Amino acid sequence: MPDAAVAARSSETTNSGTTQQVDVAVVGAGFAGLYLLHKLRKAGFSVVVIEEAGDVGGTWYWNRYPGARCDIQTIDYSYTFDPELDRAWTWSEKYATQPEILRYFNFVADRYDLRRDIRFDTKVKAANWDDTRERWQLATDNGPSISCRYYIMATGCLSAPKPPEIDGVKDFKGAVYFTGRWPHDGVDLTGKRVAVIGTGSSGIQSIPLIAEQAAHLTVFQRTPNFALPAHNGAPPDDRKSYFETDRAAYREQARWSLAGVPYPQETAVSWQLSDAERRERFEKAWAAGDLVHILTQLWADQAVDFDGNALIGKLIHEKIHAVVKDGETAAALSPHDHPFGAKRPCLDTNYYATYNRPNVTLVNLRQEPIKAITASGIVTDKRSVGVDVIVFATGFDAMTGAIMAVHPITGRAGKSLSNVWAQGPQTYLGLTVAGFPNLFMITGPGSPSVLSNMAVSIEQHVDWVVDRLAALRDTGFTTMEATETAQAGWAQHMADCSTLTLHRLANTWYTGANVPGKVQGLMPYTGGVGPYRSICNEVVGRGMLGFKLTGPNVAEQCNDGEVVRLQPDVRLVLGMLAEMNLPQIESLGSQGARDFLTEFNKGRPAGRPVGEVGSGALQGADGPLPYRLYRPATPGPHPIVVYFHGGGWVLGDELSDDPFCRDLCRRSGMIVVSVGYRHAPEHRFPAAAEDGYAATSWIADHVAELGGRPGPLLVAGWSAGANIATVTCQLARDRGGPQIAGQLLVCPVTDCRYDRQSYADNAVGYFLTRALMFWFWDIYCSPADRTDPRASPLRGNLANLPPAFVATCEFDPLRDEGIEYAEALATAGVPVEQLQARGHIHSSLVMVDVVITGVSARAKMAEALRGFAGLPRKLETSGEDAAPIAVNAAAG
Ligand code: NA7
Repeated sequence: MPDAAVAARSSETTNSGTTQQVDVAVVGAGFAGLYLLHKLRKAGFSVVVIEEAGDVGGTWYWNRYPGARCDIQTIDYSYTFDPELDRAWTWSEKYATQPEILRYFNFVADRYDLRRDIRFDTKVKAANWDDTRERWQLATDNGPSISCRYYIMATGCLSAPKPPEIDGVKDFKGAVYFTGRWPHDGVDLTGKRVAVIGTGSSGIQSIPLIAEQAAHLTVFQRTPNFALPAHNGAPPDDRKSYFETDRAAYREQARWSLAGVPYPQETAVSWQLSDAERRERFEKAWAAGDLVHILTQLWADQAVDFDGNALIGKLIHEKIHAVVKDGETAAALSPHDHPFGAKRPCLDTNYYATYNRPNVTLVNLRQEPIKAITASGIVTDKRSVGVDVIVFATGFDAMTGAIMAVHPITGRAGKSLSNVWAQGPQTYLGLTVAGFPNLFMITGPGSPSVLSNMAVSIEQHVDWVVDRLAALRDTGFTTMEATETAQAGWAQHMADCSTLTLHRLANTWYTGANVPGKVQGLMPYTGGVGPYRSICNEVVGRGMLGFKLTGPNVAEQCNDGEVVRLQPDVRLVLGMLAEMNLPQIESLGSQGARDFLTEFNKGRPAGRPVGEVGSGALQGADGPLPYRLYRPATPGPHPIVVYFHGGGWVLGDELSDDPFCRDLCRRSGMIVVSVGYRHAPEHRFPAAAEDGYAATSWIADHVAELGGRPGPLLVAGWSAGANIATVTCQLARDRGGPQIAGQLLVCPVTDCRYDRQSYADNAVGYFLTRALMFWFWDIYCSPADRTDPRASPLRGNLANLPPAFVATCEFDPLRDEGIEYAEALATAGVPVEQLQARGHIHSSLVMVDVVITGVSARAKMAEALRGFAGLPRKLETSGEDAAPIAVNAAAG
C-alpha cells in the first residue's frame, strides 16, 4: 500500500460495549511502537497503541535530564523503512540532543498521522489470553478495555526506572529527581547543593552540566565506568559522504553488521600489532569520538579476549590520569572491575575535567558506602554531605522490567509470565515465549537489542513480526506460538553465544546485576546483528521452524526443532565457507588439494607467540622428516608432546596446524614437536604410521638435545594425525618402547567402517564430508590393508595403552568411531577422558584463531596433557585463564 494510502486509511477499530476490538494492540509509542503502528496499518491491520506518557517518544519522552543525548551517531539512529522520510530529516549534530530526537519522533508521528491510533496517558493493567476466542483481553486504567488477536510489547529495554534502594529517601526534605523521569519544565539548580547518585550514561552526561549550575556538586560513585569523549559537533564528513553517496548500501551494511552500524569486521589481532601501532589506533579512535568505532575497530580480539581487552583499559586509564589533576580522584574514576565494553561505556563531554572544578567532589562508595539519606543530606561511613537536591541517575530494571511492569500477563492455561520468567527470561529469538500465543516483544531479552544500534534491531523485529502476521492471515492461521523445544534450543544458543564475548565477566544491567534480587544471566544476544537477522530469516525459510501455527479452517502446522544447533562461531565459519563457493577438495587431485590448503591457510591469522619456534629434521621410517618445535616461554626443561597434523594422510605438513600447536604449547606449558610425516599417494599405508612411530622413537632418543624433560613422551594428533598418534602408542607397546605417558586424540580416525550414524548424519555440510573421507581412505590404503590396526586402531589390541583424552565433535562424520574408540579403550582398562564437543564440526577445535567456543575444549586438552605428565592440571598464567584465548568473534 503506498504511503499516501496508509495516511488516508483509518484503522478499523470497533468498540463493542466497553471493549475496543482491534487486530493488534501495541504497548509503547517510542521508536518501536511508532514504526509498528505505521507498518501494521500499511499491512491492513487495525491497531491501537497504548502509551503511558502524554505523547510519543518513549525513552526520549521521559529522559529529559541535562545533557541527555544519543550515544550512537544519530545518522545511524534513524528510521530507514521509508527512503523519503530518511531524506526529509537531517540531524544537526553527530549526537543529537534529547529535544531534537523528540522533535524527530513528533515529525514522524505527524508525517504518518499516527496519533489518532494512540491512546496516551493509558496503562495496561492486565493481559489475559482467551483460548476460546483466541484473543488477548487487555484491561486498561483509562478508557475501554481492549480485545486483540495479537499483542506486541514495544516497551523498550530501558524504560522501567529502578527504585532508589537507599534508606531514608522519604525523610529527605529537599528535592529529589530521577534522570529517567525528569520534569518537563526543566529544573533550575543554580546555587544549589546537589548530589548525583550514579555514574552510568545518564550521570556522566548530566554531571558536567549540573556542575556548571550548582553551588556544589557531590557525585556518589559506586562503579567507575569507561567514558570516552564524544567530540560532538557536525556529523563527521567520512560517514556523511558514505551515507550521502549511497544511502541504501550504507543502511544495508548496517543491517548485516555485528553492531548495527556499518563498520567492517576488524581482522588484525592485538598481538600482531606493535605497541606503537596499537597506540596509533587507539588515539585515532579516541579522537573520533565514536562509541561503536572504539568498541569494534581497535583490534579483532578486543571484545573477546581478556588480554587483548586489557590493553585498552590501560590506555584509557592513562587518559583519565592525564585529565584529572588529583591522583586519588583519578584512581577512583578509573574502571578496574570489568573489561572495556563488557559494561556499556559512556560518551561524555568534559566529564573527567569536571572533577578539576573546585565545586565538585567525588565520593567513592566502594570505600564509604551510603548509610542513609537523612532530612538534610546523605550520610556515608565517613562523612555527612548536606544537599538541597538529590538526582538519582541509578538506571533501570533493564530488558525485562518494562515488560513485567505491564502485568500480569497470563498466557495459555493460566500461565503467568512472571512465573515462567522467575528464573530469568525465557524466549524464542527474544521475540516470543512458549505458552503465550500471539504475544511478541520488540527487542526482547534474547535478541541483540541493547548490544546493537537499537534503530536497526527495532526495524528488523518490526518487519519480521508484521510480515509474519500478514503471512498468517494470508494462510488462514490465527495463532502462532513458540514451542518449548525451540525455546530451550534458543536458551542453549544464547548460552553458547555468551561465551563469545567478555560481557559475561561484568556485573551490569545486561546481566541483571544492578537490580537487587534479580536473577542474573546475560540477557541480550551477543552473537551480532547480522547473524541474528540471518537466523530469524532461517526460521521463516524452514517453514516457521519452532512455531506451532493453528487456524479454524486449516490443519495445524508445527515444524518443531532448534534453529541453531551449531556453535555460533562455527555457524559463521560454515556460512563464510559456503559463500566462498570452494571447490570440493577431492575434485582437485592430491597436489591440487595440497596447493589449495596452502593458499587457504595463508588467509588464517598467525597463531599467538610462544617462547621459541624452531625447526629441524628427524629420522623417519625411511629417511629424514622435517619437524617444527614450539617451546614455551617459561623456564625448562618441559615435557615433550609429539604432534601429528591432520589432513587424511594426504594433505598438510608440520606447519599446517601451527595455531593449534602454539595454543597447545601455551596452554600446557610443554614443548610441542609437530612432525612432517610422509603422505599418500606418494607413500601409501603404512608409511605415515611407521613414520609416526619412528619419529616418536627418535624424539625419545633426543629429548635432552631438544631441551625436553627426561622421561616419557606424550603424543597428540588431530584427525588422521590422531590416528597416527594412537597407532604409535600401540606400536610402542608392542615393540618395546619408547615410553609414552599419554595420548591426546582430537577427532581421531579409528576405523574404516562408514556405517556408523555420524557418517550418515554429517555426510555433507560440515566441511569434512563423507565423500572426502572415502577419497582419503582410497588414496592412503588399499581395502585389504584397512583392517590392519595400523590403519584402523579400533581393530587392534587396546590393553595396556597409555591413558587417553579423546575429543569428538557432534557434527563430524568421524564422531561415532571416536566415541567407540574411547569406550573400547575404557573397556580394555585404559584410563580415558572423553570430551564430546556439542555444536562443533571436525575442524572446530583446531581452528584456534576462529572458533572461540572451542576454547574450553582446548583448555581441557591441555589440562589432560599436564595430568599425563604428572604436572598440576592447571597452568599458572598471567590472566589468560580468566578468559578465553581467542579472536575474531562478534563484537557488540
Ligand atoms: P546505568 O548505566 O545503569 O547507571 C546507573 C548508575 O547508578 C551506575 O553507576 C550504578 O552503579 C549506579 N547505581 C545504581 N544503583 C545504585 C545504588 N543503589 N547506589 C549507588 N549507586 C547506584 O543507567 P543510566 O541511566 O546511566 O544509563 C542507562 C543506559 O541508557 C545506558 O547504558 C545507555 O545505553 C543509555 P553500578 O554500576 O550498578 O555499581
